[in-house]
Amino acid sequence: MSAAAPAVITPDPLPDTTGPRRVLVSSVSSDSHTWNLVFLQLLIEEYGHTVINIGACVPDDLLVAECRRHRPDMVVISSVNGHGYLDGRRLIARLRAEPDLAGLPVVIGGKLGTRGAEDGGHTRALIEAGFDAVFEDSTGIGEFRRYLAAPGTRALRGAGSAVPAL
Ligand code: B12
Repeated sequence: MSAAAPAVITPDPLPDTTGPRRVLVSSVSSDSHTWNLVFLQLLIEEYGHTVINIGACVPDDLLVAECRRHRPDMVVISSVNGHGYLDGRRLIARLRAEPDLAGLPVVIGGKLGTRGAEDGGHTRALIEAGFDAVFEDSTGIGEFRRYLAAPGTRALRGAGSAVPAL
């Protein structure tokens, strides 16, 4: 007897896009985990976008330089080691202080504190620090899928404002 076929999740096509966008995926300086970055790359590519994955343990200065080099439409930051909350706040302050990068859409997600997937208390502070949206594990990946497909997501549609993350 053959096993049941695994369920395949097919994302909705992106309506009203003018073409695939360029998304830069990165971790933060302290975080050496890599499969989270591979997962995000594959997920975002499913939506038809081009991903530039600059990997783990990325110093803030290197992220700034890579943003200037690649000029992405959106930056997706991932961290799972428990320091993402601290690294993320420092990183977004750095990016927002650069006049040419201050308006770049930047989101962050993962296990951002030291309590793993149960930790869901960092969203407001990270939004106030300057992120466009925050996707803590406690909310599930569905929120990020909706963000990628939402007509109002400014990074991916080139118009309107970002979907509120609160
Ligand atoms: C493999 C692993 C390692 C490997 C990493 C190797 C590698 N090349 O990646 C090694 C051994 C190096 C390692 C080291 C450490 N690890 Co580790 N590691 C893991 C482990 C077992 C699996 C991680 C993994 O690959 N998962 C698969 C990927 C696909 O999933 P994910 O990482 O969970 O990411 C998902 C979500 O977080 C989410 N997500 C992530 N980012 C983003 C971003 C956005 C925008 C969105 C929407 C979603 C999203 O989507 C992903 C898919 O669902 C986890 C425990 C576990 N079972 O998850 C611990 C774990 C992540 N590690 C942990 C810790 C503490 C460490 C160390 C600090 C341990 C130590 N004391 O040295 C170091 C940190 C090193 C560093 N400098 O960062 C903790 C983090 C705890 C926390 N945040 O509360 C975990 C959760 C283990 C635990 N339960 O304590 N680790």
